[in-house]
Amino acid sequence: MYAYRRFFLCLACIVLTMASYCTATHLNSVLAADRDEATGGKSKVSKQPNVMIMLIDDMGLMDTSVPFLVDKAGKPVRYPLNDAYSTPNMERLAEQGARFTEFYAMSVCSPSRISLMTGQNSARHRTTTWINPDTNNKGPNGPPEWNWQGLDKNSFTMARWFRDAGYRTIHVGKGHFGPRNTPGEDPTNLGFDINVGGSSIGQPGSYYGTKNFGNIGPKPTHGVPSLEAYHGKEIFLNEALTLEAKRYVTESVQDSKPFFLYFPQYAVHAPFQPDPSFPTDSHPEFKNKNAQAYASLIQSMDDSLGKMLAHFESLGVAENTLVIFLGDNGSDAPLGGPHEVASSAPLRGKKGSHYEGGVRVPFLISWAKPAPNDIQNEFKIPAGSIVRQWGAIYDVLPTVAELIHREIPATRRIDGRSLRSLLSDSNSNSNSHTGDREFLMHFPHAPHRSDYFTIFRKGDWKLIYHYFPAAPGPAAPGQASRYQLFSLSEDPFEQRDLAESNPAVLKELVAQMTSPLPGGPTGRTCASGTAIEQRKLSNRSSLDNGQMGNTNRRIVAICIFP
Ligand SMILES: [Ca+2]
Repeated sequence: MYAYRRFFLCLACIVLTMASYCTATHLNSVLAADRDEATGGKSKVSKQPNVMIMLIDDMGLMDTSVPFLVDKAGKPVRYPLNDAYSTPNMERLAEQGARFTEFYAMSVCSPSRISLMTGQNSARHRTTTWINPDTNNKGPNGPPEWNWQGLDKNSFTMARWFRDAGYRTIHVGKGHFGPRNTPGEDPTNLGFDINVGGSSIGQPGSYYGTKNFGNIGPKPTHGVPSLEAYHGKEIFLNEALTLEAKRYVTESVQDSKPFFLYFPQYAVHAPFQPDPSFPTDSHPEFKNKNAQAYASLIQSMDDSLGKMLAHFESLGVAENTLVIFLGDNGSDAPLGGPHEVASSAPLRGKKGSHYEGGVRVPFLISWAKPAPNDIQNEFKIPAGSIVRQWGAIYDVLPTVAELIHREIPATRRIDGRSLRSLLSDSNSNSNSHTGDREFLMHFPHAPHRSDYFTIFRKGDWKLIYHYFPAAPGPAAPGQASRYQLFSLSEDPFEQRDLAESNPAVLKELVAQMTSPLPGGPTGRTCASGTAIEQRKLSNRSSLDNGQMGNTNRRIVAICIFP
């Protein structure tokens, strides 16, 4: 029936000989037909909850009208950036679900994406910087055994795990899991039944259908794949991807299959090209064109979220669909330097930076439509919750594992932990980060906005370790290893470095930070014995002997987890 309808719609288009008009009409008609057949006047609810993860590229904590920062009493505080951006659908999600005020991702794309898929810290899965599609992006002194090819056909992934549980696994958007001409470039090698738009590229050549989304010229390097039906059309990339996501969700519902929709948008990554549906002149707060375009991209991605929520409702599955919305690294809003209070103001730093603005992202979790049904009663998300205990991107996998009652194989090492208890815990909106959780973000690479650093968060303390693996011997001025120490409860915007004034705290945190890294107090060693690693191990002993603070010794910690 479906095939026949499609055939006759195509035939009608040919008869009308209005090629460009027809293509768009054809798509819209197919989608409308899908909706009618799927709903049929009643909902077709799967016994298993559906899951949509919407991952926004380079969207930071402050790039939204939802205030994620709170005062000491846990009440949301609006800052100028909250008033400059417009994200009404995120607001709706926050009102009906939960927002996390302190949610961490890795500082750049690929490490975060692989952490999301694997439940592991990037220091464990070893993709510790972004994957350049065409070359090993290790940098001059990066880890010899970093995982520059990302995921492959044998990798444990959330997608494969969902598929093994009977889900239809749908990838729509940006992949960036592996370089060109490797298995990791194709999400269908990683457990996804369907892939629209995913490849090795980390940004689109163009957001415009009239530019074929970058597929122009003899050798386009950043063309978004599999959207040929929209080439030459007046359609924005976000809209094309949303139509495709809706189409495959519809098909899954028609087939009575639960779906896992992973919807990593290309937005709001550069190039900063505005969506014509959201005019840039509606953002007079921003003085430069790129910032105005960025604000348009933010509105556009939020519009996509709203369309997905509406689609779930139209299909009758909204009450049975969990929505997780998050960013993949700190903001890249074109509003200032990487270490300034600008892009993520009042937070310091932006994408790629070791400051909070580099690694804090928006995180919302909500049922698409709250309802007192059995599934939601079991996985409760109180409306309007604000969770101040911190979470991280690798927590998503264990969280959905609790949702669908499917264990992660015991042999699989997972760094995340389920966020479910925080959602129903009345103490979650507390600033007492007294738990035993540690967050470690390891970036042993250069050049980037911040080179060679490790962040270690424990309780309210945040340690930043800067190291410079150059040649042995005395360090050049400004090139010595050093620490920064901040008390985030007292100084959330990282203005007062306490490394010199708190040697005891510093020493304890350094010991804890190095503990999981090879060569630390646990005695584990690097996987291979290169000269660089040997230098690190010998220098580590000087650290263990108590040389704390801003030392002129070059302490190298380029290894990754065993
Ligand atoms: Ca990113």
